[in-house]
Amino acid sequence: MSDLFPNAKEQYASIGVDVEAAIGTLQDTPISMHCWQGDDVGGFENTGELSGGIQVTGNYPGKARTIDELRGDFDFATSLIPGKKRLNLHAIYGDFSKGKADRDEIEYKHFESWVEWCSEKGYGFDFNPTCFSHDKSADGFTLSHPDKGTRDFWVEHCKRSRSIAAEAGKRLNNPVITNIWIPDGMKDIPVGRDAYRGRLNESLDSVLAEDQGALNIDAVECKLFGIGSESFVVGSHEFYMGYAVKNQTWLCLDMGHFHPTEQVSDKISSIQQFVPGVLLHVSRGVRWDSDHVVMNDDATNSVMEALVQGGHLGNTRIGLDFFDASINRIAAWVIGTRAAQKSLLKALLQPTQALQKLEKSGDFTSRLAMIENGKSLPWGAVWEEYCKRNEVAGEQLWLTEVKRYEAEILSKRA
Ligand code: RNT
Ligand code: ZN
Repeated sequence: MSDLFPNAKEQYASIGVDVEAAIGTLQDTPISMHCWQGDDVGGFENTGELSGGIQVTGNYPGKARTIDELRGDFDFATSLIPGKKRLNLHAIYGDFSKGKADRDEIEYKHFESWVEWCSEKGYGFDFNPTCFSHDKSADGFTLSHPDKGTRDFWVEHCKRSRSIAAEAGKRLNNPVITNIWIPDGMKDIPVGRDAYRGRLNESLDSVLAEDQGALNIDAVECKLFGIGSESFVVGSHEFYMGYAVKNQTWLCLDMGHFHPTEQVSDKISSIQQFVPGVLLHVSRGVRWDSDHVVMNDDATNSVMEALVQGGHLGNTRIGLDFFDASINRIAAWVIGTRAAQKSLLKALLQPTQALQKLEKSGDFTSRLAMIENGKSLPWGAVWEEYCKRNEVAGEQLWLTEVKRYEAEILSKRA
């Protein structure tokens, strides 16, 4: 395979693309891998069921049941993924081995072993308060809850999450994103939308009141609808867009959280005019589900193109968000993460400057022709070379490794 690389490089050079520069940028762009693909968004509180309008379907054997198993699986997955990786952890994945803590009691000590592990392995760290799968969110509301006591509980949880993130950021000397997503919404049509949104606005102000410094970056994530919140989601796109612009937080765009015909790729250039940064939840919506395993498809390609064309890689964090329990969970991580990277590589291998010059001059014929002609260039050979340089299995080889791990390790987890 690698013999194809010099020729591929030449072909790209002939259209003005510097393959080594593309590889360099890909190498420098971390992907934040979500811990929750490893155990179906279960976490280690060992209480209750997944709730909040998100659902994991499937019962493929071998899911991680303990912190050690999850770490082992995550590590194994990253050994099959080239480039820089970050761990994106939810608060329910705390290390509660030395004592339980309710959501409004979590402290840095519950996450210290994770942060130390990240430091040892060279992973960055990102964090999320978990405002679901809890008694106090069972009726569907958290930060917008009509009851002040319940609201305060979730405000406290989110505040603590930010301070944990800031501490982790200090330890790793690398900014940590704290992404707030809440499930609040209604199955049927509300008559008092404003009250919910007013309370969410206020609660978020309380959550963000304390300055946590530059090593914590706050992001807020909108959604169109969830299971059981089909008619109304308090934290809609307009709500968080407004909130993020006003308060200069980052905005999280989950690719599965919009109407199926809306393109997240088209939103980036608008949003980046007004907020300090964008967190992506690279995902794949299928009908009602927002969280299928990411593929190297048009939606993912065009999101990466938007980042490259707009020069937004510096103030965008690429995170993943999907959960599939119907296939090998490690394979899901590997497929989804590599797919995001392949899309980014393809975007980096486009003759962006030349295309933008054509666009500026009004030669849309040549623009279209050049885009179309570029699609048959051998980007796959560049990807193989990238894997090889990172000492990671190539496209036709990684699955064998996953199957071996499944036979040796996962299959023993009855
Ligand atoms: C839910 C949001 C959110 C979650 C994770 C587990 O619709 O996408 O990001 O998937 O926080
Ligand atoms: Zn998401």
